Amino acid sequence: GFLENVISHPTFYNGECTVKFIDDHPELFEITKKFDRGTKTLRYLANVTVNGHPDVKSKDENKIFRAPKIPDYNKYEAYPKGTKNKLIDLGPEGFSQWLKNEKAIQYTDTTFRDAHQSLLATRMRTLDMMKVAEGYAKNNPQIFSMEVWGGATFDVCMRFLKEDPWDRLAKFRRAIPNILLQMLLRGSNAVGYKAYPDNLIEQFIIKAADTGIDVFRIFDSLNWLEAMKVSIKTVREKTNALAEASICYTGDILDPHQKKYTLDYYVDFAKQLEGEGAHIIAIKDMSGLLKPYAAKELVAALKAEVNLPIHLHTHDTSSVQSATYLQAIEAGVDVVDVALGAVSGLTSQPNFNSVASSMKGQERELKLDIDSLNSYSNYWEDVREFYYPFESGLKAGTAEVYDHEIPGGQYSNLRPQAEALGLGHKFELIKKNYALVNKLFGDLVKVTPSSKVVGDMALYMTSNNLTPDDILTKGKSLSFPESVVSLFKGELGQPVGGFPKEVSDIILKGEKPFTNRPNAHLEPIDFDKEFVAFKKKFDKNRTELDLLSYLLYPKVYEEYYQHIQEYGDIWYVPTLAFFYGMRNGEELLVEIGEGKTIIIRLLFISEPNDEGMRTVSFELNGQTRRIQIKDNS
Ligand code: BTN
Ligand code: 3PY
Ligand code: ZN
Repeated sequence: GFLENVISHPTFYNGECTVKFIDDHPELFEITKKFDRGTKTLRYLANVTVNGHPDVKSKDENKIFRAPKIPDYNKYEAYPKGTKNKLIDLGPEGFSQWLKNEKAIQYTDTTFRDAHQSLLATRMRTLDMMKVAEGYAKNNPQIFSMEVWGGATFDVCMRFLKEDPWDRLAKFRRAIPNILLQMLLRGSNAVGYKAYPDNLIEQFIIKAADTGIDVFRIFDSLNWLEAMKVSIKTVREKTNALAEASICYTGDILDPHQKKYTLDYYVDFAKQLEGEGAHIIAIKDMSGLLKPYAAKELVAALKAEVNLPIHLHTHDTSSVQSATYLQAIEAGVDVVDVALGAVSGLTSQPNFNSVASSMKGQERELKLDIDSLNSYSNYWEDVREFYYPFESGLKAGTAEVYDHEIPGGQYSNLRPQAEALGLGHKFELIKKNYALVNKLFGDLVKVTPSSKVVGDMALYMTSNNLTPDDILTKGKSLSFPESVVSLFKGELGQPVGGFPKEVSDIILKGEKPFTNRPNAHLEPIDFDKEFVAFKKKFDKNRTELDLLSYLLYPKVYEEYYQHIQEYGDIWYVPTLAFFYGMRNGEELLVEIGEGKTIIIRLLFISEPNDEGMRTVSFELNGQTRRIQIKDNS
């Protein structure tokens, strides 16, 4: 590519070429880069067309897709002012006061994060979100915040979508400069499944804020305050963002037998979070267990006892969580989490369009353009079809959630996990075992990562035909999943009321658990040293953000890096081609940069030769290009 550019350049052709020639003509590098980019994209398309996508287990060849319609907006018009402008004007403390005094109910839109994490195994690609991000922010500037990052998205971006999560966040920030951007942070587990050194947590928060996060929803998967302190303090002291500290809700405060997770327990925990300097308190109802009349009591108590705005998050697994919102709104909750209609309900959040419509004409109505919200919901209805292999299969709300207490974000993931282990037909039993494990473990708060441990144990018991009684009587001779041993060692922190001694002894087999912070056992990271080693291992163009990705997920990052070496940046490949490849004769428009579009047509795929190689012929902007690809079938 590069040589061809040089040779065909008029200066070179005329024999005026000097050694300075290339320095004087940086555009040649640009052309080469574009040429490489095109080739890598073709290689990706050739491979996925010949070999399929590793993430798509069964493909429906006859499925017909509609073209999603992007609602109109004015590209040249300035953004209307929103909550982001207010945060800049007031600062975090002032903003928190404003929110507390604001009468109208506020909405966080989770469409770009939790909705697809909980319905589509977190697989939503940046491209489908970016197509509507700017228009959405311009047409609906009344929204309190957009949840766009964190939770499982960081991992899934790299592991499955081969995207850079930091780049996703930067793109959201550019497209949505007027509305608060929110993320979900797992306290000392950051966006991972284990504890990380404190200074890694600090750096991660600082860079997330630099790249665009305004609201950090911080939680600990065992409701352990100690594990949240570093995060809250860092957001407060090192950023201009809002520290939203969460109480994770489990059990049922209305159950007279509930002795642990009582109303008093939650109010007391919220007060402790207030004492740590939180700007907002979140009720994080990750499994959707907060029943309408429980919400009424809990919100009223928190409003009476805590001097901060209250933000309510739930999952509609039971299908009655809109009623929970209405009760919470009457009791004075300040913000509720909702998802656009087409990606709402079931394990996702309640329906934004419908909740907002229900509030019309009511005292606490927030004026919204429901027609606009509906038009965006229609866009998502069509886009959602692209992701059909990742649907959970749950068809209706279920009251079973009050028994098993599986979080919405885990539910959609547990069935494929079960199927991968050949336990698909035992899903009923897995759900039952999940509840039994929870009881055996002393009734834990279950949310990532503690929920994953309970899930691992439930799968383990199911595949080995074990009952809780078996664990208690012959557990000393069993070897338990690594995550289970790690939990009981104290590596995820300390649960409310401690671990049950008998079970702990069985699982740890005499090893002594620790009870201080797991992070206290981890060496701080020497970032300067690590950065040098990191660039040496990969390449000199790696950034500090890449280093953070690597430190959080070393193996996932390495595989992601290999992928981008081979196929380049592929975030801009349209989703149908990304998952399902191309058909003969199909033409694809790919916007590889601002206003730079390439046209790719698939011409022909040859039969495999003796080495199993196929030649895939494309036309790229009218020029024929051939890619050799190994057929792995
Ligand atoms: C969760 O259960 O934490 C929510 C979904 C997260 C999916 C990611 S994919 C890789 C990793 N392995 C799991 O079992 N869950 C996470
Ligand atoms: C996550 O941590 O990913 C969650 O969504 C927890 O609810
Ligand atoms: Zn959630």
